[in-house]
Amino acid sequence: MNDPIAQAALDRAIDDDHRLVLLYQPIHDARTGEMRAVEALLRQRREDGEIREASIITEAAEESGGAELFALDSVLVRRAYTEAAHWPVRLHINLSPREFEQGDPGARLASLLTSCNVDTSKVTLEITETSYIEDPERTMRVMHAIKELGVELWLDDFGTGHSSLTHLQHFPVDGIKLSGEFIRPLPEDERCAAIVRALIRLAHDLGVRVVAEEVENQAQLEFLLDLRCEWIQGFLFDRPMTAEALEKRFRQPS
Ligand code: G
Ligand code: MN
Repeated sequence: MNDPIAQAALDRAIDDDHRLVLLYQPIHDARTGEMRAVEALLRQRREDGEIREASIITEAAEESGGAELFALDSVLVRRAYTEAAHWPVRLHINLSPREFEQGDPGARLASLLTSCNVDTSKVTLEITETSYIEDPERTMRVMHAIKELGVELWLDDFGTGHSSLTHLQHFPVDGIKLSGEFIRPLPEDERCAAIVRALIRLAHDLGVRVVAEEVENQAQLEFLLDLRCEWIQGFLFDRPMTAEALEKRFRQPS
C-alpha cells in the first residue's frame, strides 16, 4: 500500500488491539465441490465483537486508486502466510498493482515467503485490475520476477478493469476471477450470459483457468458447469470464515 493515509489507518488498526481480522473464503472445484483454495480477506472487528467489512482501510486504499487491502509484506499478509503454511489448500492473497510501483517487489516477496516457511507453489496472488496500471512494462517485469518464485498470478475482478484484454495479452497470468458483476445476473440475463460464455472460452483457449466469483445459487452453478468453468467461489458453497473454523473443517473427515 503506497498511500500514506491508508497505510497509517492500517497501522493504527493493527496497533489497536487486533481490531483487524483475516477471514478466509474457500474456492471450490465446481464439479466435485471439493475445497481447492482459500482467499484471505481483511475484516474489521467492532467493539461489540461483530465482524464487518474493513471499510476505513479499504476506502482509504481505494482513494489512492488501489482497491486492494494488503500491502505486499504487511503484518497481516505475514499472518496469512503463517496461518496457511500447513493447510492442505492453496492460499490466495489480494494485491494491488500499485504495490509493484515501488522498490523491488520480487525481492520483498521472496524474503517474506522464505521467512514464513510457506511453500511458494501453494501461493496465488490475485492482482486487482480495477486500478489503472501506470507503468505496464515495469509491472510485467515484476510479474515475471514474482512468477519465478513459483507463485501463481491471477487477475481479480476480471472484465471490469480498464484494459482486461491487454492484460491477458501481455501479463504471465495463470487464471482469471470473473467478477461477481457478471455472475450475479446469471442465468437469466442474456447479455451477462454472452459475456461469461465468451470470457470462459477465451480463458480456456489461452490455457488460463477460471474462478467464478459470488456464485449464490444452483442455477448459476449449472450454467457455469455447462461452460466447464473449473472453480467456484461464493455463498452457495461457503462464506468467509475464521482460521479456527477453517482448521476445524480440515480436521473433519470429508
Ligand atoms: O473480488 P474479490 O475476489 O476480492 O471478492 C471477494 C469479496 O466478495 C469478498 O468481500 C466476499 O465477502 C464477497 N463475496 C464472496 N462471495 C460472495 C457471494 O456469493 N455473494 C456476494 N454478494 N458477495 C460475495
Ligand atoms: Mn480477490
